[in-house]
Amino acid sequence: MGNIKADYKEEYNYKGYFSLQSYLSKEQVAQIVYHLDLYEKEPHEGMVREVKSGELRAVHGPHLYDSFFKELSQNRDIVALAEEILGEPCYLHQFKINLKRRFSGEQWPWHEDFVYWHEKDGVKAPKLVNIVLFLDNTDMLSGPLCFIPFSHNSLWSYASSANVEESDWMRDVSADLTYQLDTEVVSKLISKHGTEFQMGSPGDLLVFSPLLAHCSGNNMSPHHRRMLILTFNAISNAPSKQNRPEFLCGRP
Ligand SMILES: O=C(O)CCC(=O)C(=O)O
Repeated sequence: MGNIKADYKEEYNYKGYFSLQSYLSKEQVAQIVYHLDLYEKEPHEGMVREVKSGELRAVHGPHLYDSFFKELSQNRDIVALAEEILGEPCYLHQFKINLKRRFSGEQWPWHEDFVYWHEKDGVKAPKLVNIVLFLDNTDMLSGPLCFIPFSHNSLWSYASSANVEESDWMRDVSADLTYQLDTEVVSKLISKHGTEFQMGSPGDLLVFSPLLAHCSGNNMSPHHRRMLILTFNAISNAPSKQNRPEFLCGRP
């Protein structure tokens, strides 16, 4: 795994994210993709399909059902990175691979992540971090993540914008997300801070705050846009509810 730049923590705290090219080697990416292809061939809990096309949208919690992904989720460099950012011992709260299939992978509306972990899982503080590994070339056509830089500083107060009393976990990971950011809030944030699209190549690393406003569009390209996301939480901040399956709400 590649070396992390010295000032990444300042950048993370300042902008709400940082990225690094070629964190994984080509061989490491190929190995992940190989195991992912095998994993997708069998039915597993936590698999979610796109509503329109029926294509697989994402796999959740592959580390619970597959030894390769279990080992990956325990990779010492990755866990150490999460612990350095959070400044305390962590556990894996969520592990998903968003598959965003060629021509059919659907959007993720504007949202921030922490509201889900707070409302659904009873996680008290935003002491979590998302670590993303790119598995494919990601360009403007394939529905890259789009961030509003600096938005992690103001979103805590806007967090709950859903009109749902109860919703099943499937909606929390669908193209019609349970908790979406209010368009007025998004407009104000964009006029202040602009947007930054997160394009990249297989093996690139992206780390972002659970309070950062983000979205992504449909994949209109002839290539898949697969992205692996590991979310770590501080052990001191463990969930107090068990509403959702373990593949969405891990435990220390
Ligand atoms: O895969 C994407 O483009 C977006 C993922 C995302 O926003 C999320 O998992 O919260």
